[in-house]
Amino acid sequence: MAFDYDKYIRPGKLPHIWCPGCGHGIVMKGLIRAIDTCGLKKENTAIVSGIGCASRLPGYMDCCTLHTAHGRAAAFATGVKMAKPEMDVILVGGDGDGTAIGGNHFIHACRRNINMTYIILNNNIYGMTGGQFSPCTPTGAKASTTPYGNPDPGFDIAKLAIGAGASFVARGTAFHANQIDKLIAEAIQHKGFSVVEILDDCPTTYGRRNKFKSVIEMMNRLKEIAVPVKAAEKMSPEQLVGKVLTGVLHKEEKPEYTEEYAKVIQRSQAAK
Ligand SMILES: Cc1ncc(C[n+]2csc(CCOP(=O)(O)OP(=O)(O)O)c2C)c(N)n1
Ligand code: SF4
Repeated sequence: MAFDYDKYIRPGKLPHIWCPGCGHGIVMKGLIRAIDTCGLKKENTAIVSGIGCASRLPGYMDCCTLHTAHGRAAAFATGVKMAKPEMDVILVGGDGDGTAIGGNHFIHACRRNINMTYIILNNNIYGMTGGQFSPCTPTGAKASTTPYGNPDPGFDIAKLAIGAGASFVARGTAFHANQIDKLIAEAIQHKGFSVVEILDDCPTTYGRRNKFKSVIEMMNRLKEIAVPVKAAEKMSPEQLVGKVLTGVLHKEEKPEYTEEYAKVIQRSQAAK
């Protein structure tokens, strides 16, 4: 039987705002399947976002949702989880939202290791506002603010998350749609701060400027650059040039912040 996505969609909120060919809907479907796999209860699941096309995602979901300020998903989600540690908290947002204006919040959320899952939809651009370059726009790529090619090197979100202390980091792509739910489900089940970067596409503001002739061409690029971590172990550095590793990139057990914080409260009460 076909999977019933409708039971997780908020009645009356469709049609969505996303352009034809945008990868964000593929990620939303993956998230829905992951929530279903993990058996999360809608009334106990908070989905928190900042601002942007990617950040519109929670509005369509029939869960407890918060659409907040640009780059501030991690701050609001931290507040939710600290007030209600029993809730399952999922953050969603774009590469611009999470690593530019929200970069500071992102690294400190990684450092604290609060038990939450952050899904970053990395389409290499600020889609919603017309295609300004983001910290994830590849060097040389064209954006509305870099019409002659972007001189900046791009962030590797996964490496940034690992370096900042996230205890679970994974990467997938919108092309590999049937792996997205598995990566997100493993992230949700991990106890600690989990980051899942999904490489997707913005045909409207990135594809056109960068001479992709079609959405299919953009999807094929994701297919070509992705190398599963296991396969990469057998490849030489030369073979890996221009490739991006996918799958679970990092997993470790570390003290979880809300539990550590509860101990601080106990110690403070015992000292009175
Ligand atoms: C403080 C503030 N600065 C700038 C904006 C304008 N703004 C809205 S969405 C956005 C970019 C979002 O890009 P991204 O997070 O990559 O998501 P996408 O739209 O590509 O999915 C910007 C700059 C804003 N809403 N608030
Ligand atoms: S502008 Fe880009 S990111 Fe936004 S909905 Fe359209 S294709 Fe998606």
